[in-house]
Amino acid sequence: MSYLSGFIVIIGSPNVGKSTLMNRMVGQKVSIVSDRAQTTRNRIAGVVTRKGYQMIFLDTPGVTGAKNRLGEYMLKVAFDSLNDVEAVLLMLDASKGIRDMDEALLATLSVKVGSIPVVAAINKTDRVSFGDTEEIRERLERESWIKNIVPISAATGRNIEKLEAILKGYLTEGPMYYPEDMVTDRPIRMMCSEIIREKTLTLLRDEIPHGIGVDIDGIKLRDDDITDVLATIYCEKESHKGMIIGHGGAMLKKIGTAARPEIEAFFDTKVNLQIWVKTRPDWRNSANALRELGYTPD
Ligand SMILES: Nc1nc2c(ncn2[C@@H]2O[C@H](COP(=O)(O)OP(=O)(O)OP(=O)(O)O)[C@@H](O)[C@H]2O)c(=O)[nH]1
Ligand SMILES: [Mg+2]
Repeated sequence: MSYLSGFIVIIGSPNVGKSTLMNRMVGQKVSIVSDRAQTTRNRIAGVVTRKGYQMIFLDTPGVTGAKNRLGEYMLKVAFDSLNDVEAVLLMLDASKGIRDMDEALLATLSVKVGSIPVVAAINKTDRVSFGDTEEIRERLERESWIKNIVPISAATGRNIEKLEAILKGYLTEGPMYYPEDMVTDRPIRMMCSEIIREKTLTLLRDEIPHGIGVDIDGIKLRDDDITDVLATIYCEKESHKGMIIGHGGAMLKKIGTAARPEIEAFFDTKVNLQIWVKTRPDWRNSANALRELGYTPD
């Protein structure tokens, strides 16, 4: 039988579990996850290669109103990703129900998807009762352009194989786009900066992480068994810089300690991670800063 392949874009409101699902499908972390909305800022491919087929998931930023230029970029990334895909995987959060922003996304998708098949996954069913999930299903069944509805849990793995089987049905005859040992299209420097950003999302309070951008200034293999990774965390306010560094450098140390083992796994060497913190006021509205931090269309 011929080889099957295709691109599947994952789209949904912030925090519904898009990146968690993609990581589970791929079998390793390629996209960062946090309990904060708007964790993902770029389109990130997660490659699933199995016997006879390759499925390339495109994780996208959660769709919501944009408050700055970075937000506008994120929205554009999400909707531009609908082009040239074999299927759309729309995700909803069972524990939140269908909110105004989900309704708005349904309305937009109904116009934008055209003839692309849409599969809806109702995620986080581990947190709700059967009745809650059914209510969402009933709402989705009113949209004729949604081809399949699957209640899942990206966290526990419930119905993940079933979802993959459905998505496989939308692949078409085609090439293996990526080598079989490749799990993402993202360069290693972006993987490093994302891991550091993930730790800031987990460890810092309130609005601080939303104003953080991480840049990798250098990666150098020193000897055979140690890699130097130099990074800068940009934040928007002097007061935030103080919080990121922490008392006597304690917070920065925590961020580095949490990020280092995951970065070491990419390089398969020990990593010497050095992180600087700099203030760059209102960088989320600066075209230059967005470009420098990798928030430009590829
Ligand atoms: N209980 C439960 N939690 C989940 C499930 N899937 C994801 N989560 C949690 O939901 C939160 C958001 O997950 P993400 O994967 O970052 O969500 P996202 O849709 O990629 O979010 P953005 O990138 O901000 O749009 C994290 O705390 C996850 O651990 C699930 O099936 N069940
Ligand atoms: Mg995400």
